[in-house]
Amino acid sequence: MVDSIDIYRYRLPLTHTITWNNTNNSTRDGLLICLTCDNHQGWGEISPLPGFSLESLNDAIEQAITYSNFYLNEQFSPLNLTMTNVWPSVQFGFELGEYYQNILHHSPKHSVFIKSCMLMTPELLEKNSNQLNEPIRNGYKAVKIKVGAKLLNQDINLVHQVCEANPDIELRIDANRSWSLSESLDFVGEMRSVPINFIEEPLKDIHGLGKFTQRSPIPLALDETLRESEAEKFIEYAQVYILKPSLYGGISDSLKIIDDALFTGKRCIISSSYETGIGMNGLLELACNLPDEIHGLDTYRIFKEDIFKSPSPLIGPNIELHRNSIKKNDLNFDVIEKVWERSKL
Ligand code: OSB
Ligand code: MG
Repeated sequence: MVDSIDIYRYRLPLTHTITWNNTNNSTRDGLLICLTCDNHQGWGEISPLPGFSLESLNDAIEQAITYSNFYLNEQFSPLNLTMTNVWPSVQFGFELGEYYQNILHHSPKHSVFIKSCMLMTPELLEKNSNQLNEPIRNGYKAVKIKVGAKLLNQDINLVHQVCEANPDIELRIDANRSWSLSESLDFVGEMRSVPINFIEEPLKDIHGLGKFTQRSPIPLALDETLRESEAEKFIEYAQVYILKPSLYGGISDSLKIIDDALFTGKRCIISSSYETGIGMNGLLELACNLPDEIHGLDTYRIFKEDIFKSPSPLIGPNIELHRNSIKKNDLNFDVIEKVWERSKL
């Protein structure tokens, strides 16, 4: 049930530029959606990520307006969004808004902590080249190293250095499909002395994933592949699923995949895609319903500001999920602009 819907556009400055879709970005742009019923506001976030989402921000705005009109005319409810052809980011936003509007003000407000894995990107290393021990210094229990942008030998050296600088931390590798099968096996061969927990998306050509897993003692994690139409053919090779609800299926579809995955003994890691505090809250809610795991929620560190006037700390090895309901007054209107509103007639 909803009385009115407001859609806002946000633009947040980043601490350093980052490359998405071969373009350098100094801001993150996206949408917030506010569903109001009987004075209860439910806030959701719709933020397609350039280069990763199929939909653009304009596609998302257009569809968010269409579905807001449907919702206000009682032609659909976010609870059955999966039946329709909706973009993942839009589905995530509506589901989150609906969740906060319906459920949150009935649920207990006790706080929960979720474990998070530090993300070491080439951009971050460029900024602090001699900060290889940052994960352990900050109390992280896991670090994910992004590889594939440099020569294979440079990546191998980097992983060895990070391993030495951070004893007893879980090491994860994400190659974002940069390597040939032989390069990936060369990498694995050079990791005999390094306890790598998993390698995410090693291969340019995913048809080699079967051969990779036959020859690699390091478990395979899938991310991009899970979101593709041929996913079914490859999921058998993965021991770990990296789930990004803003990029795939929102909350409800993620929960379905999680059910299947846990049933077949796979690990599920909830992973962020540069969401603001509102999207982060949704990811934390989802993560706290899963078996104990170190989730991939470290993208929030790139924000210089959040959409809140007083943001809660959402970076670090243990992130607290605050279950306070969000009020319009909590938001920083220097970085947010209303782009659409409608009330029920
Ligand atoms: O490749 O896993 C990726 C964030 C946005 C887009 C793509 C990716 C990521 C992350 C998130 O790496 C952090 C994580 O999974 O630990
Ligand atoms: Mg990945």
